Amino acid sequence: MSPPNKDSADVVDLETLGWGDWFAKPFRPHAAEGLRPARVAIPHNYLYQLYTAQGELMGEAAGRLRHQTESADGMPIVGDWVAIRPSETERKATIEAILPRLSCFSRKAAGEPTRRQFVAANIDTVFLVCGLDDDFNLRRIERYLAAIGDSGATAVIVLNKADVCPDVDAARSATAALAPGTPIHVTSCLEDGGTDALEAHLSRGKTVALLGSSGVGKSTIINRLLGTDRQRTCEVRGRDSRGRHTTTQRELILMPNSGLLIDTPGMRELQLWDNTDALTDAFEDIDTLAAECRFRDCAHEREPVCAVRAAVDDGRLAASRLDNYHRLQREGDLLRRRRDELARLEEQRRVTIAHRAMRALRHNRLRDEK
Ligand SMILES: Nc1nc2c(ncn2[C@@H]2O[C@H](COP(=O)(O)OP(=O)(O)OP(=O)(O)O)[C@@H](O)[C@H]2O)c(=O)[nH]1
Ligand SMILES: [Mg+2]
Ligand SMILES: [Zn+2]
Repeated sequence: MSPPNKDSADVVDLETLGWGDWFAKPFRPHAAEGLRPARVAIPHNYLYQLYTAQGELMGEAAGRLRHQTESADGMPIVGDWVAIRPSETERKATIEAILPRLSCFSRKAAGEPTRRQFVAANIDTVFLVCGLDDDFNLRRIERYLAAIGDSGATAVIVLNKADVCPDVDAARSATAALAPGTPIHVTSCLEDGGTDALEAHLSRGKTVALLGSSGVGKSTIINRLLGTDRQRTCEVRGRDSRGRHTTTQRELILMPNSGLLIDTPGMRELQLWDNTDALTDAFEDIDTLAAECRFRDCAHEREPVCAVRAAVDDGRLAASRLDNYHRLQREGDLLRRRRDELARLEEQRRVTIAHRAMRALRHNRLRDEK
């Protein structure tokens, strides 16, 4: 049953790849069918580079998997554990099923704000990488943190490019104020500073994904941690210091010492996936204050006896933070309304189809009776 051409060099055990009890249980019925577990390293269109206990394989999604899902959302994504049937003769496999995800990162699909697009799965920790250059943006950090909180992964903030920042301490404390309790590392890849500290977050079988805008240095950090220039990096454009989207695919990299890293292409704008829980997590301070508001559903706008606005008035809470809270909440409302409208249209379409079918049936029956 074992595939031919098995190289002993690239054989690793499943735990090193991130396998654990969470996956073992749902895998049992697949094991009974003779399937094997594999982890998605690089997703291409319908073809997937896979890590298995027997080395690397190319896998193709089974037709069943393709047909049972209408959209691409039911297809494997980077970091997924899948059940494969290895080919008897070639170094290939068929992906028969996707195992339940321990955590999952999603965003609004580009151009379709009401559709959720899955980005990466089974991530333990996210390195949220920000550049301490002109691109530094606290609001963006806030948005990312809300989305990371929603994914089930733990956030670690990496403030990179310390070498070009005139006031690193100010940036660090402004960031710390947004995210109490989240580890913050200041790094510079040019001066070889700080990336060693990131290794503390890597351990056997644990998956770290690097997220952040294009050009902040995600791939450069991976190269530093790897000790080789494996990932392609590219200089950012002059003035606006925006990146050029150098990394174009998501990729799971097995670290030689321990752990797994996922490099991702910088997102032009990470759009928060509508989720009230995520909003609450990112604004724990506001939520705590809100317990003292007179009304349980206080919007902290014009309501009397509002503890949140009182905190802004006497300087315990930054006014900009409440503004951000309101802005994100409005965005969430807008999304929800748009989604409700879509659901209503879809329902209308179904009713119309059902009516038409009934009319056709009646018409045919009348004709048959003639
Ligand atoms: N000054 C400075 N430049 C850095 C630092 N880290 C990375 N860079 C540079 O920033 C540029 C972009 O780095 P990349 O690693 O390609 O950025 P990325 O986040 O992977 O970008 P995408 O793949 O487009 O998402 C490169 O020219 C790096 O050399 C740093 O600490 N300081
Ligand atoms: Mg990159
Ligand atoms: Zn209030």
